[in-house]
Amino acid sequence: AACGDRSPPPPAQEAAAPAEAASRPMLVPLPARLEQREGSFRFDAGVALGAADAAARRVAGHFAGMVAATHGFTPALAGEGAQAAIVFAIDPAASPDAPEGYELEVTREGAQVRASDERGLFYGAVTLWQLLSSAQGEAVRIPALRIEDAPRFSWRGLMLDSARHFQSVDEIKQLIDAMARHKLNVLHWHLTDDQGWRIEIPKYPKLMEVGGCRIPAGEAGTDPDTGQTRPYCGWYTQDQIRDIVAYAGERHIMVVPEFDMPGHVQAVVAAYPEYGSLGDTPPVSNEWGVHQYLFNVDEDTFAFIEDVLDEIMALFPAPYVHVGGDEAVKDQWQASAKVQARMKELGIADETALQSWFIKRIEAYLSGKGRRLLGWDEILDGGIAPNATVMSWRGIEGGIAAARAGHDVVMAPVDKLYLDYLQTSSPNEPPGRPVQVTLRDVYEFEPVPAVLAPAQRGHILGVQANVWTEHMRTFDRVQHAVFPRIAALAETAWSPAEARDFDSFLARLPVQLRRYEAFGIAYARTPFEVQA
Ligand code: TNX
Repeated sequence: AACGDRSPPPPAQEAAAPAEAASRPMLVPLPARLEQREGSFRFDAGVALGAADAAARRVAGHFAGMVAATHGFTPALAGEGAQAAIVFAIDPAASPDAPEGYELEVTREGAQVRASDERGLFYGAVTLWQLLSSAQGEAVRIPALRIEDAPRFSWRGLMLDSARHFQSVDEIKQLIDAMARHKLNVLHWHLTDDQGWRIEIPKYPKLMEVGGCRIPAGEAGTDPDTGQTRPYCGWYTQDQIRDIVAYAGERHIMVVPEFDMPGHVQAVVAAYPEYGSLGDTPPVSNEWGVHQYLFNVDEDTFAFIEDVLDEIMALFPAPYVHVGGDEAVKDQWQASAKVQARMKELGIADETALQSWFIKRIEAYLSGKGRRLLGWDEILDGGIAPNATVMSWRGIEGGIAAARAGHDVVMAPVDKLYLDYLQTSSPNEPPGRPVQVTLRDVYEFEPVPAVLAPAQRGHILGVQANVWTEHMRTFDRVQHAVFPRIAALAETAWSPAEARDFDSFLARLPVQLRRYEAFGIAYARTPFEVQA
């Protein structure tokens, strides 16, 4: 389809040499379609914003905030009936008529962003801000152009582990803001693990009081002055969670909570040993790696899990609830007389089948509440629950198997999209998993396996990068892990496959790094070190 059916003809006869050259568009992620035209638009502090309704005004507000960070002034909304050079408008006729899509037209006189819904309009505003911040200075010229854009994938995610180490509400909001500026739209929030329980559940106070605290190993657990042990404690109150969910929602980001089960529950069992398989009382773990503790499978345990899921569903309106399912080594189930007795009673042959039964039972519970179960690819083992969505992390094979079986899939393979892995071999890398996932690895990951039949490809909802925080005690470290690899992820998630080109990405990256600086983001310098 041709671009610009409703646009004026290009003023081809006019002299093409303006006094100030227009900047080159430095967009990350690349839009689906961009057509550059003659002439340019001069943007400065005098430019006013037009927005006719509440949705457009919200988008204009986000736009003004981004401009303030990069240009040092806040563009004002034009008064009613007054001329505005930059217009944001919800318009059912905007093209492409695709979810989250928008059109953006820049002429010599100004810019118009149109979309059929607020999400698309928001992404159009991000693109316009990126055009303006493609060059430095308070007054910039941007080229006349027309963009028609919509994302390749509907799931453009980042997982943040707040169990191993947690982040402040403000830090998480800063991350959410940055995600939105990359057109990402899912924050998968890993809130429970062997090393900590981080969600306030009033009915089970020991989850927080016991499960929310651990004594870190080594120096970190000892106060150097007093020699006293120093626990690492924290959880998000329900008010804080609601605040984060609302903040993300205003930026068109869905927050998907994870309550990991039947493994990764040592912190829960520390608080409520009656819901563990063996009945013993472990401490909340202060070690990394795969742990042994598994939920029991009796009715009391399911009643507990369902109570907690009810609280989680009340806090998180997302249609998905992630229930983990990963790395549940079965030793405790094998060793537990009560678990073995229950298996016999249910006629379940082995522990893999028991996990499948467990997840199916939780899936039925969530389905009954109108939610969809999401789990790591281990939920395929022993038979997947009917409506489950699979997050493929042990490579892409689980995702392929799930798509072939008609299940939706999010691709998050460990060797390509794990941001806790080092990004270079520089001695300046902070501690991380001793394997590399480079900027290029993230950029070149192709989410839709060629082996899938065309009819199955639609099951690939998208991609997600995961930030596990065993090695990230501070938010600086999280930022080092996330930026700039998140920019590569964004292009993989948003841009057409055929548009992706690593050299082109590298050429646009310096401008993106300047944007990070404007927002005080401590991005990784290591990928840009000159090799000796
Ligand atoms: C595996 S990925 C895990 C996490 C660890 C991560 C470290 C997954 C589903 N489970 O518990 O934090 O490796 O890279």
